Parts: sequence; C-alpha cells; structure tokens
Amino acid sequence: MKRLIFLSVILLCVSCESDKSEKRGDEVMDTNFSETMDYPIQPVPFTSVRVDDDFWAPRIKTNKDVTLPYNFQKSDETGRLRNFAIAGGLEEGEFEGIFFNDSDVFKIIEGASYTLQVEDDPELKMYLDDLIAKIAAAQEDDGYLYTNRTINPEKAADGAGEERWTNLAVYHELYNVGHMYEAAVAHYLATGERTFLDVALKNADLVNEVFGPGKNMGVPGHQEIEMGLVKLYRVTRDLKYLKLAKFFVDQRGNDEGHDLFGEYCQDHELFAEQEEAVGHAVRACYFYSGATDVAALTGTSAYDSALQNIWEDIVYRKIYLTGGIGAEPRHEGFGPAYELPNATAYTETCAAIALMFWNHRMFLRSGEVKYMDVFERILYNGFLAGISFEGNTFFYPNPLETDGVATFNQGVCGRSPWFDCSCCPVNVVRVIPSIPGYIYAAKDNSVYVNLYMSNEADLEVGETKFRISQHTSYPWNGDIKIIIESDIPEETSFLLRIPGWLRNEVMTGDLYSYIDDAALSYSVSVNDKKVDPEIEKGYLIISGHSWKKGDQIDLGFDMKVRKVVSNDKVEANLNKIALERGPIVFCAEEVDNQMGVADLSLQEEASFVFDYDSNLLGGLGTIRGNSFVNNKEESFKAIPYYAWAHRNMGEMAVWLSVD
Ligand code: FUB
Ligand code: ZN
Repeated sequence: MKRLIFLSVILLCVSCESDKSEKRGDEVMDTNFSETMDYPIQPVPFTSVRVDDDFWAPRIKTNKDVTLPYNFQKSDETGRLRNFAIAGGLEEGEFEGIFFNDSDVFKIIEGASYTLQVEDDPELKMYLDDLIAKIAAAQEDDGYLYTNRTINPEKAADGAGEERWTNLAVYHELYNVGHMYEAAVAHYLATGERTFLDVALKNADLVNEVFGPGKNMGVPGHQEIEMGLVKLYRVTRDLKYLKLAKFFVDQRGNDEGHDLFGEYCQDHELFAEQEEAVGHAVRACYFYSGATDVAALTGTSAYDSALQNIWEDIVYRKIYLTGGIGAEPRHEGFGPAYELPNATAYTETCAAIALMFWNHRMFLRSGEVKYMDVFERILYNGFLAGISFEGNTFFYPNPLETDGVATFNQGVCGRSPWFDCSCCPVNVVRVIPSIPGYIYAAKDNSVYVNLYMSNEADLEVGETKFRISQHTSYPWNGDIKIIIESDIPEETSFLLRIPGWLRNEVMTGDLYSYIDDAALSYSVSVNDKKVDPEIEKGYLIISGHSWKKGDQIDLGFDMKVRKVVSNDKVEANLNKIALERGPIVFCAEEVDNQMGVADLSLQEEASFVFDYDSNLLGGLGTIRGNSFVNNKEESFKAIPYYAWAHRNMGEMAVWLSVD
C-alpha cells in the first residue's frame, strides 16, 4: 500500500507547456499546461531501501529511539505543543515562544512520519493522531493556521502583525505552513490517513484565495512554502498548488504589487535574473530548491541560468570545505566571495540541509555528478556534525575552528541540548530517516548509484521490479560490492558515481584543490572480470551485460589521506592545509593533541597514516602523523570533523598551518 502510494506520486502526470519568456506571476496563471513533466531522473524512495551498515543504520536507529522522542519532549516542555491546544480552545493560556515555533512541531511530525513509513509503531502513530487533532483544532474556520495570532488576535505576541499577512517580510505565516504541507504529505504517505492532509489543503486553499495575480502580490519573507506546495501538488494532482508555487517564485523580486524585501530574502530582483547567492542561507537554498522543483514540474527553462549561476557562485566562491554555507552570523547568510573565516563561520545546520535538498534536485534535473559530490560532502561533514552520536545534542552554527572558549553555539561552547530557536534539531530529525532515499535514482533503463552504504533495495526499471544489495565499509574503505538479488532486465545499466575526491576534484571549480594532483585509481569488475567502462557525466556506465540473479559488480576506490589547499583569495586559509580521506573531512582537537591545535604546524611533505579505531567514539577513522609546536616534534592526530566536540572541549581546527 505504502509503496503503491509512492509510485503513484512518482508517476504523476502534469500538463505543462514550457515558455521561456515566463517570468511574472500573472503570465504563469495563463500558462496552458499540456505535457507530462517531472524530473527526468526519479529518486528511489527511502521506503524501498533498507540501510544495514555500521555507519548510517545506527544513526537512523538513534534518530528514532532518541532524537525523535527528545524533540517532542522539548517541544512539550517549551510550550510548542500547548500553543496548538490553546489556539484550538482546548487549554487556557498565552502564546509561548518564538513566532515560528509551530514550524518546529511540523518538522518533527514529518520526521516521525518518515519513521512510520518504514516501521510500524502504533504508539508513535497514536501520539501523532493526538497531536494532529490539536493542530486541527487550532485551525481557524477558513483554514488559517498561525497559533501566535489565533491565540489572541487583538494582542498578538511579537511576530503576528496587526492583521493577517501584514508583515510578510518578517513574520512566518507562510513559512510555517510550508513545513505543515511537507509534514502533512509525509503523514498521509505513511498512514494513508487524510487527517493532517485535509488541514494542510484547507490552509493551502486559503493561501491560494489570498495570494496571486490581482490579489495579494506579496511573497513569504522566509521561503519554504514553494517546496511544500509542490508536495501538495504531487499527492493531489491539483495544478493550483503548482501554479501557486510558481507564482511565489516568479513574484520574488517583482515590485508590482509588493515592496521588495531586499537581498536578505532574495527579493531584490526577479529570480530569473539573479546571479549570486545572497542573504539568509536557509531561505536562499529552500528557495532555490523550490524553484528547481517548479522548473522541473512545469517545464520552464526561465530559471536555468539563475540556478546555474547561483550554484557556481556558491561552489566556486562561498562554500566551506565541509559543505557548510552562510559564513556570516550577522544575517545567518552568505558573505562576499572568498570570505570564509573559520572560527566565526556560521554555517547553520539548516543551511547545510537546504543545500543538500537543492543539490539533489539539481542532480535529478541533469544527471551531473558534481551535484551529488557536493551532496555527499555536506552529508558526511557539514550536516552530520550538527547531531551528536547520542542523538540529543546539536550544533546550530558549525564553525571550522574554535579556541574552546568562545560560545559560538547560541551561547554554548560545544554541543547544546536544545535552542530557543530550534530549527536545526527539528530539521535533523526529518533528514536522517530519509537518507536511504538519496542512494539510488532511476531513469529509463538506468540505475544511478550515488551513495555508497550497505543496503538492500527494491528498484524498478521499466515495468520490472527487482532487488539489489550493496556491501561496503564506506566511508572507511572504498571496496563496494553490488549484488543482483533477483532477475533483472538485460538492458539495465548501472551508473556508478565516481566521487569527486577520487577524480581529484574537491568540488567543481578552483576554490579548493588537492596538493598532490594525481587522480586516485579505481577498479571495476563484473563477476570477477575486470572491465573498463565508459564514463559519462562522472558516472561509470556498466551496461551490455546479460544480467542474471547472483551477478555482482565490484568497485575498488583507492582511498588515501589527501592534503587540501584553498584558493589564495581565501585569506583565512593562507598557509594552511586540511586533511581528507574519502568523503570525510578531518579536524584536530586539543584532546588528541596535548600541545593544543592553534600553535601546531604540519609539514607539507609529511606523510600521514589512516587507522580505523574501533574503540574511539563507537568506531571511526583517525589520521596520525607528526606536527611541530614551537619547533618541537609532537605526535599528531585528527578525527572526522563530524565527530568533534564529543569529548573534552578545547581547541579544534580543520585548517592547520604548514611550514
Ligand atoms: O526563521 C526560521 C529559521 O530560524 C531560519 O531558517 C533559521 O536560520 C533560524 O533563523
Ligand atoms: Zn537551523
């Protein structure tokens, strides 16, 4: 049943007609949709992929057992859940917290629903039923839902505006419900029940009545609703939701009908004409993700150059080695090109997530490897650092350096159990269970393998369903075995991603490069016979085999410790190197380097040894060698960046001085 629903979502027919000149909302509404449109490459949903490795499977389990209940508990303690009950007249009281706290609850429900999609849990389902009843009660008769106003419209707490939709630049009426749409769709797909979906649709219908050409021409100050509306469109097939999403994309930067909100909200020029990544990083990348969805589903090419130019602006000039973005704390956003300070790097966990969403979508449109390279870099580094092994402490900013004293994490030096503004923890809880959905994708007879982790997957090529499995200790070693577990169509091709780190490309562009510039080697064999497949767009193409059950493909990716330098324009990293191995960025912590990290230097020619330490933090790779502190040779040790701040807090750095 669940799988059927998913397939029907994937097979949605959208009638579209591409019109390169479309830029404004009013033209969009006149568009005569007439073709079936979607991403040419379709992801294999996480519900079809069971990850059973030692790296991600424990994270997915901890997310379910610890992070999810912990997030609900914190939402309860901080009044986030009660706000719905009060707004719905079920309890007495005042609104408590920040004006976008409703969105936190929606994000946790989304994560809980993903969990339910793969594993029945009657207790969790009942909990959600109860919570959704409160949310439904909080909805006003015409569909409006924003507990901050509903609780006391006459004297709304900070963040509600005097009337509905009166301060779109700042208040989050549209942002909150965007998250509600995503959560409601997830809940519907998990349970088949419409309780939450109907609340979301009623709200979206109201938003559709209020906003549009000739109506309220404003846009949300914080994007998100665009992706949410596209998801509503996918489950209902009602074009009005897609058109509304397109309206919000096209209306941004259009001063007809609304005063522009400026660069902070990417509302300074028409999106189709934007060329640089500016403003608040989460808003920006949610927006680019939504715009990519709209482009794919409506067939418009009007955004193509903006999407390409902005992506290059980020990857060529504004991204940290960890995949983090948004260098500046002052506006949680992008700074100027090449300004990438390490200790004050804001690099919000939500921004990393938003950039993952966008890169995956860009891949689905193009099939180009560079997008999944960035995705993988964020996944293992900038994103994963945001959640502890225990699953109940978090990073909001993710700096690449600390003196062990500065309270960089919303008032804390180190991981924090929770934040007043808790957008990051609740974002993590919805991403972790969906990670298996990023491993595979399919187009016609081709199966893309984008990520390497042990799993068993049910795929579909053409009309045929079949099963494959993957076996590997990635990211600690590069040996990967893919086994065909059932009969598959002979014409099936496997497109295996050659990771950027193996192709000698830290990321496309010249922001970062490896010092030794020899590409690492790799080997491929099919049923123990070496093959030399063609490469297209960064993927090894394994085709032309008469596949049968039991066939296997073996990949051997050479993993070595690599030294990375950044472009000289990045002042913060001058005379410094960073260490990587496979997809993992390493960092040095004071706890492993007794003389501290700030004063140590490495020799550019030094060699380093990689070891897997099964006793350290549940098992992880370490890099060892020698460093110099005040001309004295010391032993040096680095651990994966994602694992930092789990022991005594002290100095930490990704970028290390070289002699
Ligand atoms: O405004 C909602 C969320 O709170 C943003 O996405 C985060 O950056 C944080 O400011
Ligand atoms: Zn956040």
